[in-house]
Amino acid sequence: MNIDNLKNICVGGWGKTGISLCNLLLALNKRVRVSEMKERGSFPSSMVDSFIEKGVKIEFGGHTKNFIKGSQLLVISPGIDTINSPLIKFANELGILCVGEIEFCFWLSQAKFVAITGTNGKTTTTHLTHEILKKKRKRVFLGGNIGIPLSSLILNTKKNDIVVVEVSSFQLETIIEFKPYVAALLNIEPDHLDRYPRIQAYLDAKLNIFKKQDTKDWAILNKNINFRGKIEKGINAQKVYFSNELSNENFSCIYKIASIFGVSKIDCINMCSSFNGLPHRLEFVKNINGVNFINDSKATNPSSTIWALKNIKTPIILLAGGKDKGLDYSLIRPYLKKVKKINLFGEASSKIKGFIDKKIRTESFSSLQDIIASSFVEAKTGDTILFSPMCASYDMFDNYMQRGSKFIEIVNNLDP
Ligand code: UMA
Repeated sequence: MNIDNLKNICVGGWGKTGISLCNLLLALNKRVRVSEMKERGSFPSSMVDSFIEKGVKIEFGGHTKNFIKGSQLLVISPGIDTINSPLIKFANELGILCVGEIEFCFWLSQAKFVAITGTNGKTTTTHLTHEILKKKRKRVFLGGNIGIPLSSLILNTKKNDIVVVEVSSFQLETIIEFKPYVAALLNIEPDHLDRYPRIQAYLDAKLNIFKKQDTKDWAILNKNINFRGKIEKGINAQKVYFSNELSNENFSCIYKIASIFGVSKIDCINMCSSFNGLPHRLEFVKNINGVNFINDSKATNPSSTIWALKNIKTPIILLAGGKDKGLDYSLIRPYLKKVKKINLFGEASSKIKGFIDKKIRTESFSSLQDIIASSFVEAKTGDTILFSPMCASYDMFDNYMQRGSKFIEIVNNLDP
């Protein structure tokens, strides 16, 4: 898509993505406006002022039809729900084309995209894919849902560069031309059912990753994936399957992607085996008086918490809760053998409690400080206190990173 004739562009949402998009659009000499649902007071006034000085018009406190009128394009942040948001409804009524940040950035770049999606494991896989490709090629970029907006780096990319991008279902909802050279789908488990009416709709969004690929492109698929028949049907690219070629599925997927770029199996094995994990994913925080504290704040759905429960060998006190995404928490029941007690916090506390077998003790807490302190008092030497919330963080925090950092801070301040 050629954007030369698009002068007036509106950005939907002013979080990490929206702010980065503003900078990109200013660099492209566009007239920029932003529609944001939060009040002005939620943002640092110096930041608001500096964008206004650069000519950006911002409406705070909600989206209105009048404000976006006259825009030739609406670029939305992933948090904006394309099914229910009034912003999208207004854009449709006004005939304004609406795309997400990933699609928009794709229009601006000639690079080769390696896109990775899935319910769980995508951040680790994206991070390591970037690491391994850097060993082979000089110019490899990393961005997307991993926490680095694609719009913050896209203007630096050139033809033949590689952009490794983690993409979420939200970011894939508005795909038109996005055509990654390599697209990987790690797994599909129930998630985000507060946004999607059914898992089918969530899957459909994810499958957009393959939509524009042709026979010269590559689709990397999990051999044991749910809905395999449906997934394969819509793929035109060359299919490559991974299962357990390396020690786990994420590493096996990385190996299959890296092979396309000529990286050897032994190089993949060496890199994966020296990998110590990412922050907030089964992250060891501290051992106090023989009790291990593990920060798994990135676990925002039951399947992710199940993975943590399978990987911890000691007795566990599980700390779970947060903002419910309409998920079925009974999925964790078969994995609770090592769990002595579940301590709950946040909006979803009582819903989770309703899904747990009465034989397992549960208790609800109103703050992170209280739940951690009380769990520590109850824990015995050799136990693990596992902070694996199974829910989104937005009832109490800006994101899972902030939630995990708070957990670490409180643990570090506990009196032994
Ligand atoms: N907003 C509106 N109107 C709405 C909805 C939101 O104005 O209808 C505003 C909010 O008030 C807020 C802003 O939009 O000011 C937030 O935008 P956002 O929710 O899109 O968040 P960003 O800060 O831009 O972060 C997003 C991703 N967030 C989501 O998808 C919810 C980040 O993924 C991502 O790292 C970042 O872009 C950079 O690409 C987070 C995530 O939880 C980590 N992702 C989900 C997941 O992994 O499961 C999909």
